[in-house]
Amino acid sequence: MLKPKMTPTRELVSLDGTWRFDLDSRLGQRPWEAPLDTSLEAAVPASYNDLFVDEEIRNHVGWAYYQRMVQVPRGWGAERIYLRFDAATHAAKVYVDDVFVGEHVGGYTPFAIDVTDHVDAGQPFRLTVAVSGDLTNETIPPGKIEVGMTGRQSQTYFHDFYNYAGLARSVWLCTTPHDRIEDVVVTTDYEGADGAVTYRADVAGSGSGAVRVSLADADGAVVAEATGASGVLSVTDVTLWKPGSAYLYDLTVELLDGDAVIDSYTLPVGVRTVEVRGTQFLINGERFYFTGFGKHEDTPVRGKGHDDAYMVHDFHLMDWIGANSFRTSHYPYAEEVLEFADRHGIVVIDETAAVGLNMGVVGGMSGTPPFPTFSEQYANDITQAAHAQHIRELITRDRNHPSVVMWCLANEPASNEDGAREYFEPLVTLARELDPTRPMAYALVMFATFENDQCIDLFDVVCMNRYYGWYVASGDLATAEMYLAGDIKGWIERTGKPIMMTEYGADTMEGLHSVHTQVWTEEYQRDYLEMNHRVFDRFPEFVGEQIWNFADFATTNAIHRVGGNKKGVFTRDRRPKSVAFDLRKRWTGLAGRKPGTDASGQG
Ligand code: GCB
Repeated sequence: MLKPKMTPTRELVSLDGTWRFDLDSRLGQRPWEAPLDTSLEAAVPASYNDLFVDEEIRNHVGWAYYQRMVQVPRGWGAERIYLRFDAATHAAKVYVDDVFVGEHVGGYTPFAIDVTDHVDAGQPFRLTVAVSGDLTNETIPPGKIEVGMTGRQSQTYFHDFYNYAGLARSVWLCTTPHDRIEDVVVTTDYEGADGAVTYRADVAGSGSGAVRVSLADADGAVVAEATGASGVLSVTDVTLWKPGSAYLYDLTVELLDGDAVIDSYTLPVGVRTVEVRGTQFLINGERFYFTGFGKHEDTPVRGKGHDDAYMVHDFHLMDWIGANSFRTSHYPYAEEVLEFADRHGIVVIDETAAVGLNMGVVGGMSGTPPFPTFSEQYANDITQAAHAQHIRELITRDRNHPSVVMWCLANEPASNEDGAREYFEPLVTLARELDPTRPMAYALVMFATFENDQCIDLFDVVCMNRYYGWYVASGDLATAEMYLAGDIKGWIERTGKPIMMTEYGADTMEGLHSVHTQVWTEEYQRDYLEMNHRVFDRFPEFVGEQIWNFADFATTNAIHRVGGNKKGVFTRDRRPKSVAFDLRKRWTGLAGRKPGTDASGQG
């Protein structure tokens, strides 16, 4: 799906700002049919939960209504007009005046609704959006709604981050011509100094126009041209997109009627390759070592609301600390984040919202599921179909980003349980059909061992989430080190695939110190990470380290979460804990090389 933007043939109006807001339980029937009877206003983009001082709103189960008036520009009479929601978490129903015009399920991918027949150029309309943050066993991520002793509904779920809901990303009113470019797909390759950009333009409307494409370099000079809805553009003396050294071309796709340009869209393109070969992860044929974090979209007050200021600051902190990559744990992030990564050469592991497909986590440290994860009761055919739809929407949204080097199809699924393989095999097939160029992974839960995991051979890279020294052997780093080394060795022997750590971390209360080995102290976080790194550096098959987490983040109320998850290297307001300075020493200057190795990857 093309991100809306201004082009010579397209216009858009931002609908961000404050909208009328209230909960279904406080509004009458069919609230979209009149101005909402409320004095509340919610900021867009932002999750609604932390905006107000109101527990009922914060923990609401059910629909919440957003509403505003929208003025359609008067020059739009001949255009196709659509609404574009960058995200509505987790489901939305949209009304124009009294009329229901469309809906979407899935909280972190965009959707568009054609409203050409429902609005008039030069006239205002009332836009109402109902948003639901509810999670059940048939949504991705899954959750459970229960009615407790008080008679109130409450939402539980199988991940620790707070289930923020609402219009957390921008909303737009946009135009395209009726005959239009609907989508563009590019893949890239190179041989020696010659680059190749393979493109396909999907056209919608009457279907009669011809397609013309041109590729311009960063100075705006056209370096290749072609006609036809698909083809290959050759780029002599290509400048590659590299981690830490981004270079983007601009691909302009035009739909023509004779000589007239009916539609025009420009897409940034980075030429690079990604490949897994043996135990190596290669970008442009060179061994790449991931340094960085699992992150969250999480800030005070906004919740999961996208914020350009935090985005810019987070990228600068990553640059300062020497991080070359991050994982979009545990859901697709705002498109602005991927565009920024494209422009600045940061490498992204792009993850679906499938977190919590694991009944084992309910069993605590025993990992014993109360009932099988892959069963009618929990992850069933409907869940799998929802997961497939999430994969479709993630890959079709993000496949043109050079920064994205791998898809992560799930976080910590019960890949050790029966039924996991049957559940995942069709999803991996689908993902590979949608994108045959990028490696696939899932982040492995600690209960899924090299002895009992049933899925790893379907995937390309072993991504381990491991907490030795925290949840296992808490406070005993000597024992933790032995467990960790044995675990990595086992995976190497079983798979012969590249291995990386996508989560390891220790909750740390900033300012808490001790001369003794004590969990939660800043010294323990340092010693814990040092121990992990000592082990990683022993294995040539090890291709990366992403710490859990970049910053502290909000969680549900839980007795082991003191004001949220505190495994951040930065606090929630982005102040460094002391370990940040140690990490900076380890990571800066590596330029994608494994610590202790030279440019050829030799130790
Ligand atoms: C995990 C999860 C992550 C949690 C983390 C923790 O394994 O993948 O979402 O936040 O552990 O801190 O417990």
